[in-house]
Amino acid sequence: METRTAQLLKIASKFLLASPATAVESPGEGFINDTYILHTADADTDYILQRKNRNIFPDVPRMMENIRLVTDHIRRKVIERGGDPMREVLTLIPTRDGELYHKDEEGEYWVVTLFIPRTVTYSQADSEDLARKGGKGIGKFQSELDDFCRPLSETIKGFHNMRHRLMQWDEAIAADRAGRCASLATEIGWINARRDEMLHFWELVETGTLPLRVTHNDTKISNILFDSDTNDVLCTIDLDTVMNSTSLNDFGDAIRSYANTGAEDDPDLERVGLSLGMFRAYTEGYLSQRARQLCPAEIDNLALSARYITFEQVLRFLMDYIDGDRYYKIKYPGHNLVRTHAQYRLLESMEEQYGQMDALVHQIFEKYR
Ligand code: GN1
Ligand code: MG
Repeated sequence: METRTAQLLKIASKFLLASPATAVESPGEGFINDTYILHTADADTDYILQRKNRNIFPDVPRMMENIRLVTDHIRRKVIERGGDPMREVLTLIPTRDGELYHKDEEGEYWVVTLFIPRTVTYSQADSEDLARKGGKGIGKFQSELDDFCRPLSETIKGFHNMRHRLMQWDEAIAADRAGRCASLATEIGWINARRDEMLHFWELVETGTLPLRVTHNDTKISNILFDSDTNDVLCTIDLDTVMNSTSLNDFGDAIRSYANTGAEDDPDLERVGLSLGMFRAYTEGYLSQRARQLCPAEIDNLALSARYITFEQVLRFLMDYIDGDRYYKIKYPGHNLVRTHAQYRLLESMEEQYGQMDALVHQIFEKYR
């Protein structure tokens, strides 16, 4: 029997690496894909090997084509502004056959990117300065994609589309696959009480009031590489969900992580809440890059987008718990319910402070418009 390491090294050998991989490390992060670091004989060159989750991404080849188009575009921008294209954008490593992925005998898809050294990632923002830098980084990412005009494939159907999410929700409640609904009356009530208001937000996208742009769709802080010398955002990673949607998704999802005083799955709800200071700092960084490019409806709905994406996350964690934990990786039984409660506490805190959040957005917008 081949060991797992030997299997992974064999998969790595399908790719055009500068020198062969010799060791594999498993950082054990991410809720969806399996991620490994490949070390090579050359101490300065490592790679990231990922097995893409094909239960979640039904068409990995089209997803990889999205990522290729977007990274090629950003790479041109980085070169134009005199940046370092090996560090400021993901580099996809092709297979020896020139493909963007390797498909193994079991039909699993594998992808390799260049590992970017001297970087740091965070699971929570530890200072307002970091939040400001994070906002600036996503603002810059969006700006660099403003003139990207090729259509992108929809890698996950209806990803941040509330009409679609509520349809899935109604099906999950009706099916009650794990027999858990009877004990979740309170939590189910949280969703049902807000569905009309949240659907209304999505209608702004459907009617074109909120324009479609190129969006990352998964901008939580752990998907950003910060430069370990300067702590500036260096590179936005995890581009699996890059698609056309409202750019407010990226603001809202970032606030959900940067401005939370607790962890995403904090079992201690006393620790969870929205920090207005962190909210202000992130918004400052973000609007310093984007104020002149966003339309009035985007500014008016910026603060609401944080509630929208956090609500969606409550719904998705709870729906997965109801479905019997099939989507997200869990670390212990009941993890999805703990995540649901922690995200709901954050949502309530945003609702309590919504007036101040919205006022801050408009104040900061005036400064940069
Ligand atoms: C997943 O893959 P990862 O861990 O970056 C999820 C996001 C959720 C997030 C919750 C494709 O992100 O949508 O917001 O978990 N990605 C997908 O932390 O579903
Ligand atoms: Mg992701």
